[in-house]
Amino acid sequence: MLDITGVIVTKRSLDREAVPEYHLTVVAQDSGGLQCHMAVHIRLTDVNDNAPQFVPHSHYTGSVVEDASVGTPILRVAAKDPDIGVSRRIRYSMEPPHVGLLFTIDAVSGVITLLQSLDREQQASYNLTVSASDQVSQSHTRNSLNLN
Ligand SMILES: [Ca+2]
Ligand SMILES: [Ca+2]
Repeated sequence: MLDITGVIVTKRSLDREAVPEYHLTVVAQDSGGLQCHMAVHIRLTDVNDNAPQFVPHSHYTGSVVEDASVGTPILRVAAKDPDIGVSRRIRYSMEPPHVGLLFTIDAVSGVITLLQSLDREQQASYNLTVSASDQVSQSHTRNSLNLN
């Protein structure tokens, strides 16, 4: 496109996750038709525009024997974030808080482990909600979890 300023501007919004960089050729031409070319490489800087998403997107189901010893790993949840750097650094947490007396989740690995011994005759299943947050804007996603 003909432009006398030489400034390259965007014509629509860009998405680094879809196209992270552009290779353009700029042409400079005088009024006599003589021209030269220059390669231009434009790399998009990331912004934190995506919340983490759990894989798979539905719910997790795990099971544990009632006489499992304290500290037994039960299940590992995992979320992905397509941003880069700290914008994709995920921390996991668990709700409701009282379930945290029986189970705990490692904020970095997403592994849920047993904190106390269980009694199936007292309670046979537990529903909890796990959250995954990135560390920039705290944008997060939740996923339900059933343990029985
Ligand atoms: Ca991004
Ligand atoms: Ca993110």
